[in-house]
Amino acid sequence: MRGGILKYITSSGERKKKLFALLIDPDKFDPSIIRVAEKAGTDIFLVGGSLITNGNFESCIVSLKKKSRIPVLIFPGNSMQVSKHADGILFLSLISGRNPDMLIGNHVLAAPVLKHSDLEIIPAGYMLIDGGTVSSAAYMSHTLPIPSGKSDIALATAMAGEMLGLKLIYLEAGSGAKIPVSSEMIKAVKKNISLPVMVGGGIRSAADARKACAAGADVVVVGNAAEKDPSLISSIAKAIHSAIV
Ligand code: 1GP
Repeated sequence: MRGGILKYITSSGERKKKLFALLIDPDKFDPSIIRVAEKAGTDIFLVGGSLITNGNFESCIVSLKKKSRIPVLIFPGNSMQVSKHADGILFLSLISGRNPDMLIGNHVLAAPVLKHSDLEIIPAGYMLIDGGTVSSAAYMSHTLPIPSGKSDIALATAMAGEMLGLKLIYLEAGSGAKIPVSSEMIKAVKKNISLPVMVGGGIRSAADARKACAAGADVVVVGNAAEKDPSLISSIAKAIHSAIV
């Protein structure tokens, strides 16, 4: 799907079709998850993490590409997480924070490499929302998440991201969040911008996924829960694909 992941997300959104993105942490990658993901009709593999310690980032992407036709999108925790073997990369600007390195610094470092790759580059507004615990993303990025009850701040941030020309908004409660992003916040953001909205962090069940879709998420991201119990993948995918909006 080179050159077409954003288009796929946007056109699915226009057809009110919700997408399921399975987040793969290369540190914990078990190739047997590929078959389960394929069978469940997973739409996108996201690969990355705030911190990767075992050096398996590249081999994880190669394995996913070799064994599956599901598009692989890098979800980078830093500028080292780039691989030409993926289909695309979320070029994340951490717009909920005020750390210049996460807003533009890492992008400058990665730009020359990305320029010479065939990766589809998707400029995305990454917004950390308080998920009831200090997330790795907030800690590693030295930024404060938006308080979970402050939908007005989230909305203003997402609007600014759209005005700056970003192509997608990612509402992130943080991996392993106790509380996922609230329906109220997703609704406020989705209603007032025309960009696709990805939602992730702390989504652990088909019911959680359904709730995010009903509030307006275009892409629902699940990591931890699927890692711990791969049998959840099929029920979560089903809930997302059958979500009525
Ligand atoms: C984290 O949004 C993703 O970046 C997924 O979070 O691991 O809690 O599903 P979980």
